[in-house]
Amino acid sequence: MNISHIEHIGIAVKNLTEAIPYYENVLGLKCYNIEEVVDQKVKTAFFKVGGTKIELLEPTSPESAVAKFIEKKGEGIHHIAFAVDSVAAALSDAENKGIQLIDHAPRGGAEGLSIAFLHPKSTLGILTELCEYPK
Ligand code: CMX
Repeated sequence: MNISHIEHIGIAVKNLTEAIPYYENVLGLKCYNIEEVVDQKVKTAFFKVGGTKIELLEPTSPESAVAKFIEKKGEGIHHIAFAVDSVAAALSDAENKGIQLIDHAPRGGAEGLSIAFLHPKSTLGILTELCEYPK
């Protein structure tokens, strides 16, 4: 697959209001976007860091994948997202190489991106997201 860069690092937090001041007041980053992704049951906050981003993820429901993650492992790094030319092509490439897919087709994510996830059980424990910018 044709990866250009790390699009963002997803970090699970219990509460955005409590987490954002650390990124702004200690790290000196600026939160430029807060957005709810309803079908993922998360509220996200974004910070630019050079050519990549940090995405904070607060669960909006106890059934959210992020709520389950926090319950099991606590707050912390939840996923790494790579920017690719084509999520559909990258999924097909990964599947042909025996990787277990969570999403079999691209779907809508935060910031208007097309996204899909690879299962952490077949990616050495790292939940991996593939992202494609709108053309
Ligand atoms: N990173 C690494 N491993 C993870 C993980 C993560 N983020 N989330 C779950 N796992 C592991 C669990 O620890 C567990 O491992 P063990 O079996 O060894 O205990 C295993 O995966 C199964 O976990 P689970 O708690 O039983 O959860 P599910 O199988 O129901 O779901 C997953 C796991 C990855 C399929 C689900 O979280 C998922 O579909 N994630 C993709 C969508 C997502 O995370 N959305 C939120 C972000 C959205 C956004 O960025 O916009």
